[in-house]
Amino acid sequence: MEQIKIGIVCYPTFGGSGVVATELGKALAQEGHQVHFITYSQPSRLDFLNENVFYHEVEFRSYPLFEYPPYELALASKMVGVAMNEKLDLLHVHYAIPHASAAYMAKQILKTQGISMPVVTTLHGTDITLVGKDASYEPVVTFSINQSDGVTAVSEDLKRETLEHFNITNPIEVIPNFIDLEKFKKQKKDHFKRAICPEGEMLIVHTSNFRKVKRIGDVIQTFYNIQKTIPAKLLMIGDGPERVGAEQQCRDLGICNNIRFLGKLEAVEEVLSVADLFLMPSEKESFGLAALEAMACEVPVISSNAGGIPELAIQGVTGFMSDVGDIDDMTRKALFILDKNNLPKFKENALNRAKEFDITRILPRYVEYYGKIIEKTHVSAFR
Ligand code: GMT
Repeated sequence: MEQIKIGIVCYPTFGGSGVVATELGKALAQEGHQVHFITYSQPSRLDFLNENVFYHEVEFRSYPLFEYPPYELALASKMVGVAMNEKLDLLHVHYAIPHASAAYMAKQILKTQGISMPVVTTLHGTDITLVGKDASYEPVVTFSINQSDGVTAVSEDLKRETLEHFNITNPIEVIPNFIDLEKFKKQKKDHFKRAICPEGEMLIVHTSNFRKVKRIGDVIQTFYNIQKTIPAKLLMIGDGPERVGAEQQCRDLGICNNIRFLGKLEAVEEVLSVADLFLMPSEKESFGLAALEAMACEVPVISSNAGGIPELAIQGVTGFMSDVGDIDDMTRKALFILDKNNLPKFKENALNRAKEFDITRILPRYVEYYGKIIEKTHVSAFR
């Protein structure tokens, strides 16, 4: 297979889009493609050495005149530099704002140098469902999606929402998120389980960026209801604006001893390895990568039925989905799963479903898509 030189632009933080972009880049590099990450700091999951992986930091200097340093311009300039120096075949930007519009500008600049640079934009969720729809961004988001040479979305639901809210003239290809089952798998961590659950309590886990959309209050309240019936502990992984309120809620409910806030963790899979149940009551979720990570570690999921979650979870098989905010229903279903007679089957089913999203199945779809977009762009450049 011919090597493709790909520039990947993403947010380097713990968010799902950055994780997907980084894991995709790592897998492409392992397949022999050359991957150039272009971002403002080292992506948190870019934790391995490979001769095909390169990292280019976007430096943006401030100046007294700038109340807001123009990151998008610095990013576009960096994309131009990397594309020219490294002779990239394609730019793949994750998250529309501001990556797709910066890519558009880079593409136009490269055109003046006689370089035709295909741009693929992957939509991840909040770039469409929350931020992108906002009137302050909508025209730019619409324009830059339509100007991309290829557009992918991580679920059918996100594609539907994008087409509903934006005037999109480009086809959108759905390529679901994926998981590396070599990394995300149940590990033997019995000592950790014993330390957290010394009396053999059930271990429930939530991971997120603790934003409003994650409905952290529902996680705490559902857990509160569960632990009234069966002994249980809750581990909260991640951090964000809703954490302070959640900690207060724990104090108000008098359940601080049963809940631990672990903050941002690198090795989420180690905690998931000893979990019995994962909670994801989100208001919106284009895909729900955190749920897939849990399932890969054999953890059933209680979630809302929002967005793209039903494309991943299977009702009554990998766990259960409830209407957003229906805490009583989530509690009932959680107790059903946690029944010792039911739990092993749910765990097995969760893993089996996760296997359908193994990176080895999804990676070829991106590679094939890149090939199609590169060919299409070069054919039209010679017309
Ligand atoms: O969930 C977040 O708030 C982070 C956000 C992101 O852009 O990093 O996650 C979105 O992209 C993930 C990866 O594609 C999806 O798994 C998440 O479902 C999606 N989040 C939302 O739609 C709220």
